Amino acid sequence: MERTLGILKPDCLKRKLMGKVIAKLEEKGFEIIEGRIKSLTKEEAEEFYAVHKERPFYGELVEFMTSGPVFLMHLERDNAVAYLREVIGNTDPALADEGTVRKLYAESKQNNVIHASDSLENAKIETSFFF
Ligand code: FUP
Repeated sequence: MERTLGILKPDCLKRKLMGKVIAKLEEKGFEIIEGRIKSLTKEEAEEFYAVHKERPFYGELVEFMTSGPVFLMHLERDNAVAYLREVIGNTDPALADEGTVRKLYAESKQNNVIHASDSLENAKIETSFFF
């Protein structure tokens, strides 16, 4: 069993898509072992996405991630990190595979409904950031 961090982003909560996305994760075999709604502070969002600090979209990304509450999920499953990335799909919904969360629900590269850690190392770092 492996663990990872998932975050349902502010667009997901605002658009009342939490239930649908969680149903998808459950259908794919994920167990939510911890979960909590939280409004990120600007400092938390900046630190969480610090790796993107030099990217042109950083400011807008931080603004978006603090535009409303998020749902933090500590998830468990066999091969959780890689499999969650597969289930959520490409960052850009236009490039995401059919049936993925982002293909189904994301509106843009920024408003893309869900975050998932991209490596086992980052899963550990990101999970300990919130849980
Ligand atoms: P992902 O791991 O799929 O979430 O994608 P990245 O780590 O590349 O990017 C992290 C977040 O930055 C994305 F979820 C949304 C935001 N982003 C943009 O807003 N515009 C871009 O062009 C790329 C990423």
